[in-house]
Amino acid sequence: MSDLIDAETVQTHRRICPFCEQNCATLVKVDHSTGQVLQVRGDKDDPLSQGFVCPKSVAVKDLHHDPDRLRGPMVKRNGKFEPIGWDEAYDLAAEKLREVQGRHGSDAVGFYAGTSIGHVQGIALYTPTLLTALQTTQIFSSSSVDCHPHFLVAAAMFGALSSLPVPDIDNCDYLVVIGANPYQSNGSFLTAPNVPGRLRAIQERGGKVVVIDPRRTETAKAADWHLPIEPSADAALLLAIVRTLFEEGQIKLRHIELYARNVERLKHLAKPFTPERVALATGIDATDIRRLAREISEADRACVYGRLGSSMQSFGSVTNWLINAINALTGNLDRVGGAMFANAVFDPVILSQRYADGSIPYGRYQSRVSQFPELAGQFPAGLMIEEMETPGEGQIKALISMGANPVISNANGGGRLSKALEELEFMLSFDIYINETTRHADLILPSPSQLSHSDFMLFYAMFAVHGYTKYAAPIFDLQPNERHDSEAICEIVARLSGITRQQADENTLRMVFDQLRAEGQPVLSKMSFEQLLQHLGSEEGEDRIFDMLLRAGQYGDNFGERPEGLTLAKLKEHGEAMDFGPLQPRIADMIHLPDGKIDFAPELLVADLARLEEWLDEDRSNQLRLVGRRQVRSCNTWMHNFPSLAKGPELCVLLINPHDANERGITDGMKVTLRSSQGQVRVPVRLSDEMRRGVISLPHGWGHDDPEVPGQPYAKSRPGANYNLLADEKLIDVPSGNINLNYIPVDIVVETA
Ligand SMILES: Nc1nc2c(c(=O)[nH]1)N[C@H]1C(S)=C(S)[C@@H](COP(=O)(O)OP(=O)(O)OC[C@H]3O[C@@H](n4cnc5c(=O)[nH]c(N)nc54)[C@H](O)[C@@H]3O)O[C@H]1N2
Ligand SMILES: Nc1nc2c(c(=O)[nH]1)N[C@H]1C(S)=C(S)[C@@H](COP(=O)(O)OP(=O)(O)OC[C@H]3O[C@@H](n4cnc5c(=O)[nH]c(N)nc54)[C@H](O)[C@@H]3O)O[C@H]1N2
Ligand code: SF4
Ligand SMILES: [Mo]
Repeated sequence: MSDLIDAETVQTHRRICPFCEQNCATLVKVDHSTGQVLQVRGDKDDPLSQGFVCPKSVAVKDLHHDPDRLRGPMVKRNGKFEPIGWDEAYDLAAEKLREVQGRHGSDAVGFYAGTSIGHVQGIALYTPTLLTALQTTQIFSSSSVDCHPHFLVAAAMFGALSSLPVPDIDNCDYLVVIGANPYQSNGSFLTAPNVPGRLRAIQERGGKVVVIDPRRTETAKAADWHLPIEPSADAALLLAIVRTLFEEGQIKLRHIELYARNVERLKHLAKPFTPERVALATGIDATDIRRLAREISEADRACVYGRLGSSMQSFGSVTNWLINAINALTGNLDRVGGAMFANAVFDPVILSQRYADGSIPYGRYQSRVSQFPELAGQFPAGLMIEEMETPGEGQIKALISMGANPVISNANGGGRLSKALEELEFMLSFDIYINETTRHADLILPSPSQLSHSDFMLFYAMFAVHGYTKYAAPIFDLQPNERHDSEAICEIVARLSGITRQQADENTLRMVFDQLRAEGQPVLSKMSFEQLLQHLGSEEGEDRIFDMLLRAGQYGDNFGERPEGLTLAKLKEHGEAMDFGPLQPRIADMIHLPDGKIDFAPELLVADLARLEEWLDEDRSNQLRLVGRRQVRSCNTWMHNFPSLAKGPELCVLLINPHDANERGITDGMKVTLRSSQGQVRVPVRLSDEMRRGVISLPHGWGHDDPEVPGQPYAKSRPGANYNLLADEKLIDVPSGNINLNYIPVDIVVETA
């Protein structure tokens, strides 16, 4: 590591960028004499990211030094936030949560987690301990905003939430991208830093990239073929493709044949969806549909990959079911260059539930108000509002928000959700900012700086295109008023459960151990918890759990059985990431349904086809449909106050096709009012032939005009508008309950001066 030391006080540290799923390896240069972060750049030695970083990476510096980032706990007294000591904060949190549960029952405490928990491992690994202590079923998260169709389909077809195919993009030569724009988002459910570069490599080796998206996105522009689909019509298109594959005798399941159930049923279900029948609703010609089916099946190594636009839409579950089915029917599931499964260094521990006790992790109990089925132990995020508003036993009276900003990121967040938050008896937020959501809290407990805690690839290992692992040590010591999230959670759990913090920490480790044993993890199944503790030692915190995962995993030292194998100590000594090679076929490990087969026509998804049929026959030609878009210099709701990103042209701009604009007397640069059944926002307009006719596009995450949020001068200087004021939390993908923020009927009101 000596090459990383420039001068006595200036050092460069290997870290992981915390801003998206790519987990790019960074080199962060720091002057330890002043505590200043001097530079952030890509790490060329990293086997996965190979020096790649996007413009967001430098914002780690802004985040670390941001004066508005909370440096200690804050309590609200007489409507104003003021600092409070940690011990007092823990006492208050536990006392209030217990009080509310004492008065109204366990379910009176609700829980909402956001995306950033995927980048704070102390939160990711310790949240289950907190939820166990609280015994509430009122659990929600942003995963029912964009992931639940993927999880439900994985559970229904394969029997496990984590059986999620990943496109093997480095070996693929025909990639169909449905509703993803990795040129801006950097890619999701696909951890392969520099996705744009990897897409270009497909083309350079003679392959093709096809993009299905209502907008001619940056990714579509770089692709070989763009199909401008009507939003939410993907399921109909894919059914027509399935039908064509059968009709033209193009089915070749290869080794999947052995594991296939209900293939004939799928053939029968797809029969009514001829390319001619779906052409009008999808906006894609029957000839193009047949051509696409043929090209996928004739390509040597093809893969259909769907992400946000495939799931956050009216038919997210059916769409993702058919994506898997087409990959399998064309011989590309679990095959090099097709849709593979991660070769993770350890077994998945987050969202890893599988078929057990006669059921997949779905519908084991129902929500209180709408009787909606749970998925993965959560209810759809859109239901949180009614669970807060509707009186009766089990009504949410207190809320814990964890790294989430649903007031901006969720439907009706700025409307009914904000009002409901104000009515709560108590709100506790784990967050590093006072923002549009946490300003409603009574108590906020911040994480330490990103650079003051360790980091490692945990959740996203499930999506990596290589067996890859990395550990990054903290750069800075904790400041006197900083606490690790794992410690803060254990302190609260200790108070709630009448145990010590050390016991709460050990219980957390034990929960992961028990979970993996219940899933039949071969190494841990052979040992007792006491034996495990002897190997791992007594040091508290998330690193100990990571050590267990590494050591029990397929490359681990298996606690001495394979002395040459991996341990956390070895990974730390190595100092950088380790790469265990590309994806390998492993379908048998991924199927957890009792008959050992993949279900090609799960009943709970088949049941949604009737709704699709109805939708196909509706006339929407007079109605504008709003969809979202991501931009590389923005990340959901929370990165708009970083000076390095808050420059360049205004981002929160509505895109509309010039013909649609002309018809309404709208000109470029004009400000208009967008109105839906739920609310209205004012936004500037840009005319763009990127847009499909009838479809308009606006980014989400904006609307930083709340006067109660202190500081944040850059975010406030260009606040943008809150897209989700227009969204209706009742518009969902029915099987999974995933909210649909992408297909909102709106009118444009043009004010004439
Ligand atoms: N209209 C529309 N809405 C959308 C989307 C869309 O495409 N269109 N996308 C949706 C998607 S995919 C998602 S995932 C959701 C995201 O929804 P959220 O997760 O609610 O939104 P984020 O902006 O990612 O929120 C991150 C929160 O974590 C906090 N945070 C950051 N770092 C830390 C940390 O180290 N510790 C702690 N404790 N907190 C931290 C931030 O201050 C912020 O409050 O938004 C959804 N909303
Ligand atoms: N810069 C940046 N990067 C991010 C984020 C961010 O906010 N900013 N957020 C992160 C998060 S939380 C996530 S989940 C990922 C998401 O990453 P991606 O999955 O790449 O999502 P988007 O970039 O929003 O692209 C979704 C596309 O779907 C299209 N679309 C909308 N409706 C439909 C439809 O019905 N059918 C089809 N076929 N397409 C449709 C939209 O036009 C859009 O181009 O990005 C992550 N990375
Ligand atoms: S793509 Fe950009 S934001 Fe995502 S991890 Fe890499 S550098 Fe960070
Ligand atoms: Mo997301």
